[in-house]
Order: sequence, then structure tokens, then C-alpha cells
Amino acid sequence: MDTPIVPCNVTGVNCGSCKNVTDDGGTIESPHFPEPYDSNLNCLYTINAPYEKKIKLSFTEFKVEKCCDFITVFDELANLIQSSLNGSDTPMAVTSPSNQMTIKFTSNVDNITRFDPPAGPATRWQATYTFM
Ligand SMILES: [Ca+2]
Repeated sequence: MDTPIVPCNVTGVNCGSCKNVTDDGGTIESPHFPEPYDSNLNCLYTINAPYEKKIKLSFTEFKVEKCCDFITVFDELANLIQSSLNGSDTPMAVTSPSNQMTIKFTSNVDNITRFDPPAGPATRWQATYTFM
């Protein structure tokens, strides 16, 4: 049994993906990766793992505008697992308590790369997910 807990057809988002994954895992990333992501994004990535698995999300690239853009991770009941990730320090891996994880990514109206040095890498992120 691997029925999705939350339907994939969520309204009010303009990017992201909803995956029912049965293999060993995969990758999610910011739109246009490796190019910089756009402004005014409201992305939702839902990962439905096989039943009785847990999901481990590990960021492999992390350059998210410090002031204004955010990655937040939820479990299948929309409980917060990890709030408001941003900046240039790669966060620790995040593990879901169940077989579903939802990652919300929002970017604000502008997209200035606010890193040190100022002419740092493009704003973008990528993460791999595996099942435990
Ligand atoms: Ca921004």
C-alpha cells in the first residue's frame, strides 16, 4: 500500500513537483537549476515514499537569498520539520517521521545575491532524497 496521503493537485503554487516514488530516491532542485531561480516563486515539492519508509532529505547545493527566500519542510500532516532555511551554509539533513515530506520554497519580489563576497554564486539549491 503506497497511497498518497495528500493529493498532488495543490492550488496556489507556481512550481515544484509531486512525486510518488517507488525506487531508491531522487533529486529536487530550484527551478532552472543550475541557473538562478526566479523571483516570486511559491513552490511545493511533495515526495511520497513507499509505505513504512522514512524520507531523508540532504541538500547538495544551497545558495538561498538570506533575507527573503525560504525553504521549509513539513511532514504529511503539515507539521513543521524544519523551518525557514536560507543563506549559504548547507543545512543538516532533514528526516521525515513518515513516508511523506513536503518542501515549500518561496522567493520574494527581488533576487539579489546577498552572499559574501557579494559576487558569489548564483541563488539556487538542490537536494537528494533517500528512503530509510
Ligand atoms: Ca529573493
